[in-house]
Amino acid sequence: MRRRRMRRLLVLTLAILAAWACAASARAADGITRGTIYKDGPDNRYLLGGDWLFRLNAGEGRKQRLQRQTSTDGWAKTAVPNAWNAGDNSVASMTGTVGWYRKDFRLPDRRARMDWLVRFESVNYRARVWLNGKPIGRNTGAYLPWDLRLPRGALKRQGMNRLVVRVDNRRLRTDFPPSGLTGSGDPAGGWWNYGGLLREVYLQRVDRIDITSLVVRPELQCATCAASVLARVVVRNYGDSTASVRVSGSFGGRALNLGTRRVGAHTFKSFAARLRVSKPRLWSPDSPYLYQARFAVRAGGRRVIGYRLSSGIRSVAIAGGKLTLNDRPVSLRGVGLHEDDPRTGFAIDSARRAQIITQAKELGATVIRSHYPLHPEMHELADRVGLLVWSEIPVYAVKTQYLKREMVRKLAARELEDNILANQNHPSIILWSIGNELSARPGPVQSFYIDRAVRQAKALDPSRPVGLAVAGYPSAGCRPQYAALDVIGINDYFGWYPGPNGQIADRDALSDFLDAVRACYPNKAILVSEFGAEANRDGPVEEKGTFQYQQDFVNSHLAVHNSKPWLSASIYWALQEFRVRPNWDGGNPHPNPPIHEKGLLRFDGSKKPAWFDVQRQFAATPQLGGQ
Ligand code: GCB
Repeated sequence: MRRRRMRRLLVLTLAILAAWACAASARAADGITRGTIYKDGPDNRYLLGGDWLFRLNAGEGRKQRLQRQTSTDGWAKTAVPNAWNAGDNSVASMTGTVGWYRKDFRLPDRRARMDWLVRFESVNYRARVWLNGKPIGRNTGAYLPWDLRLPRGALKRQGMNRLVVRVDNRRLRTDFPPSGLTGSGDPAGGWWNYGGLLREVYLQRVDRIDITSLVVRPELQCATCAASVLARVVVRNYGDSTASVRVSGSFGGRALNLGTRRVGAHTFKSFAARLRVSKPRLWSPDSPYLYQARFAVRAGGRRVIGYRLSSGIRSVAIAGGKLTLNDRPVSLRGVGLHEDDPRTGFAIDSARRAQIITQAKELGATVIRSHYPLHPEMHELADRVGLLVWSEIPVYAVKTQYLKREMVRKLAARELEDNILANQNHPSIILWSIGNELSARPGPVQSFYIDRAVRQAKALDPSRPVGLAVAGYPSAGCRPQYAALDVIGINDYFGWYPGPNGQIADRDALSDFLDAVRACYPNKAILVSEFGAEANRDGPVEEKGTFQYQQDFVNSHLAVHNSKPWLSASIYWALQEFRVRPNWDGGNPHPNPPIHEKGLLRFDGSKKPAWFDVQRQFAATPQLGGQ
């Protein structure tokens, strides 16, 4: 009797194990794993990893009804993230085309009450999405996350779902960054036009209530003051009936009660609370202390979603025309960078991200800059190791005739808003940059853009300054159009490029130019947002493109920057080589297109001689709390 019971138990256990193994292998086959590869965010996300399908199809895919195809004929296996043209350095690759991605998957949780979203971290550039043949939405613009709800009517709870994404990376003049042609008729652009799902794709499970935005904003009036931490959570009710929703949380282990409110069907509601931290441990590059924040949303008597993030208490301000961090005026030194990799292009992995951050630290940088919002994991690494981030949207060299168009400014405004909403909880981010190298002689169009963007950024996040990087040309003079900006970044190529009418050909003109800029904007923080020289060979110090020239260039420019106690930062462009565009020469008489060779590291990661000069100079500069 007892033996029979034992045997029955054994059989049952084996059956359960087999079912579990079967479900697990189905999940593994679909490549869906719980969680995100970065830490901050909600706890109900699933990485859509594993095998994806891909096919290139120059615009003809819709005619072939690829969005409806159920067989896998003509599709090749790929993995996501993916840049389909990584390694293809042709003009056609830079110009862009259309690629199709497809993911066949089963839901990792079949309960009927669950809603599902699909979240794309970065798709370059225009995306259209179908689920099981039905169109479910579209998006324009890379480097920022966006999501779509998987309509209940189209979603299969049991069995296989087919998610199809058409990605069009043919750059237009009105895109960020815009297309254009160089003098020789090649496609222009500041970095390679990688097409594809450049960052991860997630499924997000929603149990009626979702968190659509979450802000933890520590406010600090002075470095020895108590901090006031604002926590604001916006929830959305996906259900068909009103729900009583309670939001609670903690910051640094101390409880936060954001209250209980009724949230109507299909509506949003904001919950907020403040917490006083009387003796905060401040975050700074020399002591990047992080507080852990947690949130839980309860509805209908159960916990429907949790959210966690790391936060840091610090203040960023401008005082006496200098950037301050926790009341200390700073003279930051740092590097610009691209999330590029010789093999995978912009579809880089965690190891590559960690490598970039480690290299920036090893160089002695306290600040990094890129032309677009970085991957979320880059921000988390920067928070953890104490690197400040100049956060910019890719409104890069947009010509006035296009910036004039309302549709262009609207997209820019959306990118700015999305960047702030997605990334504002990172203590590493010290400012919002609204673009790079728009016309150096701004008129009413740029003035309108700047005023609107600054107002918008301040309304969304009053705690951070707003800046713009501009080409450093003496002929620009003092520009009243920059009045609304807190920070001006000067891209300094004195002695490298000639500039219009040869006005920056002479390196010796740099010092006076910087002083003139200072005189124009005595109350703004001024920093050098770029300086750099290409180098790919040994040779005479006077010859552009040699390692020796690059060493001399960095030493002389840093000497000038060091001599300006009012300068808030100096950022070398760039940490490492990257792909720019076909026929790029970057001012080097012996270039190696498409590689941008101003990097201190070659594309293969090896160090150029100038690396050591910059490293030595950065170490010798009191970057935090100098003058
Ligand atoms: C710039 C751009 C940067 C380029 C650099 C160059 O001003 O902002 O994206 O890579 O010049 O090397 O010409």
